[in-house]
Amino acid sequence: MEHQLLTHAYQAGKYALPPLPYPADALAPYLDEATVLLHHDKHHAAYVVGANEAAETLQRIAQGDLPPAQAPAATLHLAFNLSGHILHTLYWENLAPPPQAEPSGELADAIAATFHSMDGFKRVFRAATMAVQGSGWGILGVEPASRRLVVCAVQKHQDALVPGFVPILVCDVWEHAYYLHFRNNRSAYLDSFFALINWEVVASRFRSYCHGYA
Ligand code: MN3
Repeated sequence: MEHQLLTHAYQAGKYALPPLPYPADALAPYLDEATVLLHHDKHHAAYVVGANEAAETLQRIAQGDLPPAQAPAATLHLAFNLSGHILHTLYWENLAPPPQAEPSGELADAIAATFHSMDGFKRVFRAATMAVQGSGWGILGVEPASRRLVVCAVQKHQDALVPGFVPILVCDVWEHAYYLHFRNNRSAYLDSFFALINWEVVASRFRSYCHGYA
């Protein structure tokens, strides 16, 4: 089945919080229920609220109801919150309870072409994600110039992304994603993350959204 990207992230003219695609305790012991609930119900939910606020502010500026001087702050607010909303939606969907079969077919070929092997991919992804300073994300995606897979390390939600880059696997390394359970041990969280990757969803995104890229 092809995976429909972000179909529940915008509904009836508003950004919306999609429900978790599994029970909140389904990822334990790799990722505990308290972390998942707080992360989804509070942190992700706040980005949805922020994205809707910013979009409404920009609409009211366009209608002449608010001064244009508010536009710069509103565009920054939208970029931060909407990027957060989209990345979190991708994050929940690209996790699932183990065991997960490693990718085969087109995605496996693309990983081998860029990273030599699955171990090579994991080495690069772990190094990039460990190196995120403060809050951010490790992201595997396809960039539009070489049309090859590339790993990006993103500060916050929206900084240092390549234009046209299509994310297919995202790992949240804001401390709220792991600190309750793993404290400061980001590397142990990444061990759990690798065990929880839903490669079927990642492969489906690759097929659906990177068609012609690879
Ligand atoms: Mn988060």
